[in-house]
Amino acid sequence: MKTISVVLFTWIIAFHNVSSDCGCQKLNRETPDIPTISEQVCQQRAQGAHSHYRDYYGELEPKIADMSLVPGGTVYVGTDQPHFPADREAPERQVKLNDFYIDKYEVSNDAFAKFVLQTNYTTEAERFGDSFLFKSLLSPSEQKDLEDFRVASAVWWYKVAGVNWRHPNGVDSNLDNLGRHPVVHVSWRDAVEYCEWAGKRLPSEAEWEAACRGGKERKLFPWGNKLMPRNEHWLNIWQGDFPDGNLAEDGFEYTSPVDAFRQNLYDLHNMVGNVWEWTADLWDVNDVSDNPNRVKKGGSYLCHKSYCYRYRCAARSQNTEDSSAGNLGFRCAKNA
Ligand SMILES: [Ca+2]
Ligand SMILES: [Ca+2]
Repeated sequence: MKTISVVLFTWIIAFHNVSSDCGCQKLNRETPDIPTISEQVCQQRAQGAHSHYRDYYGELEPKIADMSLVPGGTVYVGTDQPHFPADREAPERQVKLNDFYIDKYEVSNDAFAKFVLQTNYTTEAERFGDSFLFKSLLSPSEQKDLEDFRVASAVWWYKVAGVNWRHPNGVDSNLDNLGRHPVVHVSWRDAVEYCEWAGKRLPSEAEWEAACRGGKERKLFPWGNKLMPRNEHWLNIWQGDFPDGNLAEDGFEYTSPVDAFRQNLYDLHNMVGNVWEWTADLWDVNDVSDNPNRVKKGGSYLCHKSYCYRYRCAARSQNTEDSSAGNLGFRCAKNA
């Protein structure tokens, strides 16, 4: 009887360790072939190997080009020290995630062009005939002419006819030398369409944030709490006075290439800074309107601490699904 109890107890512990860890239920005995990467991650953990990603990730190289595997489990998201309480950055909470893949880079113009070439897709900005452009991309006379087309709460944004992903920096601009830069002027719906075409999906906000934190807990940025370790620039934001006087000390006045600024152990680039990134989540979970707000993360090259200290992993903002602007893009995720 004692032996049975011990065996049962051991079995319960073993089963509990496996099943509560990260969805190791897939480790069933009906499929004895090579385990998936996600199963290998689970096995590593169950074997008591050091549980940090960096210790086993090298051997579990993802087989998906330009994507990183983010181990699931219980992760902290949000913060109890919100900088913008109205954005609902607080409270910090624990969320359970399955393993997933996320793009190492924001989706580039080259990648988006491939999608459009194959599908003849027309973005919402192209259908609406306009998008939002930052004022320094307009001449003083254009700014004067378009005065009435500014965003009342952010007068440095102008709604400009003819601006879309093919003409990102003004109606006469093009994509020359911007192939590796992030696609912009894409709406949430455009982003969803692209990810579906690529066999992927948008990340949830919690997934995005877990990816941003790179396996670390409670840090402000993907690499830690210091904005400029070694006195180097780790992201593309705004230096100088906003909205006039961008010193571009990080090397970029507008977007940077998507593979600049590697920011964490998950080998993710430009998670914070460069362009904002759409997530799958509704801003208000009960919003059933036709054009609800969606959560965007990471801040952009226009963010300055004085008014938009949103290049932190916990920071968040929103736009309606049909919105597009010159500092808003996305990356995709995929189930592991
Ligand atoms: Ca910059
Ligand atoms: Ca970004």
